[in-house]
Amino acid sequence: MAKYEHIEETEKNLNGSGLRIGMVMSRFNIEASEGLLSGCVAALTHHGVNTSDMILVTVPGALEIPVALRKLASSGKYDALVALGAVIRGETYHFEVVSNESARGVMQVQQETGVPVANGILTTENDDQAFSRMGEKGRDAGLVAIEMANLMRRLS
Ligand code: INI
Repeated sequence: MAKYEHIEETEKNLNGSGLRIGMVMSRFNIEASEGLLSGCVAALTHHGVNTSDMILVTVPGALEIPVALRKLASSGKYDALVALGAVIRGETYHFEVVSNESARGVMQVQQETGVPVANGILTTENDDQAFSRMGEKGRDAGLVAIEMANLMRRLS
């Protein structure tokens, strides 16, 4: 990847061994959330994260995800966190509030605590879109958590 010979460049490191990962999952739209979770756990274990180094915290809805993330982040026990949930427009007229505020909360936690948080909260128009995207979205969130955890170690 190094394009510039004299510039030090960080590398994408997806080795998950020894990493401690916290997942916070909303139970709202549970089928989609569980699809996200299985994609995420599959990616984490595939890349070497031990299931004994993971914690799964569940909350009622996406709006409750940030406060639980913040608690995990401030515990100092986790290298990275993952937010998992599904906000589906068909189910709510306050779709924008739930999707925007949950995303804002997730970003705030990572910026204010320095613990990376992968945003695996799906926002879709309907159930079908959620079901067709959940596996890949969960997987991507798991990979982002590993990469960012390693990057934070590399930079400190
Ligand atoms: N929470 C979700 O995670 N997904 C949704 O689609 C959703 N809808 O449709 O409203 C949702 N609402 C609940 C919200 O996250 C809170 O739990 C609730 O407002 C209580 O604070």
